[in-house]
Amino acid sequence: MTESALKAAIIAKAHALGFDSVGITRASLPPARASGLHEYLKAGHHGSMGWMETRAAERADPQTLWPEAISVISLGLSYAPFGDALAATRIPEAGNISVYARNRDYHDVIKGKLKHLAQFVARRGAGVKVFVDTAPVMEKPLAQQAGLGWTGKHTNLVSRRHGSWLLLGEIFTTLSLPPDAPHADRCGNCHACITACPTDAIPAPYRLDARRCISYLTIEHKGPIPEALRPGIGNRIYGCDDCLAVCPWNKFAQAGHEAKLTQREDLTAPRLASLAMLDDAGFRTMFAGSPIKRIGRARFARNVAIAIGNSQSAALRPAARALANDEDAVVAEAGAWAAQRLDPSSFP
Ligand code: B12
Ligand code: SF4
Ligand code: SF4
Repeated sequence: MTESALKAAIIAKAHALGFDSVGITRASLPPARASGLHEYLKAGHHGSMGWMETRAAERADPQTLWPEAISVISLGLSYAPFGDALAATRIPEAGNISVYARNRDYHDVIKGKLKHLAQFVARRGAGVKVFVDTAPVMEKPLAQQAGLGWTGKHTNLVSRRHGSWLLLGEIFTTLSLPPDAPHADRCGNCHACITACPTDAIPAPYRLDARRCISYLTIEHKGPIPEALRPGIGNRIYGCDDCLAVCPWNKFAQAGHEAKLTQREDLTAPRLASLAMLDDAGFRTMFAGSPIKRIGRARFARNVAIAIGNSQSAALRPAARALANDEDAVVAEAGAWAAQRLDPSSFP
């Protein structure tokens, strides 16, 4: 089989497995990507995500990660929502969960598909390694290089067909496959994502200060969330989609067809009062198979407390007081903050 025929067979197999976008690139990145990563780290924009520093050399250079790798098969899975992704952000007594987390954990979903495709490639006698959201891989630059889209000003990959709503995975392989052309930047004069960010986490186009990003604060950050940033979080209790959702390129996106990522009804706009009541066992049952389970009950309850504090709803005062008495100190502090915001006279 020629390299081109093999590439066509891999692309056909990827589509048959349900991937929405596929491209091939060489297993290398230009030095500009390494300097961008080092600038990002030097500016401290990664916050407490120390793993970004410890494996920076491998992240900056796929050849350091795996010297035998020749090609990267970059894959995208659409999770474009039906309707308005931000609808729940306008319901103060509900929590807003980011679209990608409204059903099963995409890591599991994509990894399953990647393994099938990797077996197909390996049967041609090639070495393969699969990655999805894995620390030492820079997935967005590789996807741009493979022609899937471009890194938008919100710093995520934007696709002409799927808008901001592609999740990424890769297969590194020892096969030599004809590379695709890199995708050109199509942001033009638009800056909708920068304006939309509730916490001003995009200090300049194509730059993200994770320390201000609601996704980082609600998912990655342990401990109390800085008070100054709490009001901007609104009712976003797990991740944030505001910059993604306002991108004009979304208008071409069809709703994603992966059933395991189609939003669960009960996670579309869950009531904060009910979420505040979840104990450890209740949390684990509700979020079995969901990425939310990864952050654990305490971090989740902290986020719920902040959303309650931002709700301006007197009906949520009992929930705030209950969280203020939580045995976890971080949850209790956030609960006390919420109770004070809802009823300043109830606390000294
Ligand atoms: C760390 C991480 C985060 C962090 C930091 C995000 C970030 N933009 O860096 C946090 C927790 C905030 C986060 C949030 C989200 N994430 Co995330 N995240 C990652 C992860 C693990 C690494 C990303 C990374 O390398 N960042 C480091 C910076 C340096 O890279 P960069 O943004 O590409 O920046 C380049 C340039 O912009 C420039 N640059 C950037 N900052 C700076 C600063 C200075 C001073 C300079 C000079 C240059 C510079 O240089 C860089 C190198 O070329 C990837 C998976 C992976 N392994 O790649 C997923 C990934 C990027 N995340 C993903 C998603 C879906 C999200 C969220 C949408 C989740 C949500 N709904 O809450 C949000 C979106 C927030 C946003 N606007 O980016 C998807 C994105 C898919 C796509 N279409 O792009 C990925 C690819 C996971 C996946 N497998 O699908 N994420
Ligand atoms: S995910 Fe939310 S907080 Fe983070 S940059 Fe985008 S809009 Fe801002
Ligand atoms: S909203 Fe505008 S600036 Fe931001 S990524 Fe989309 S096209 Fe680019």
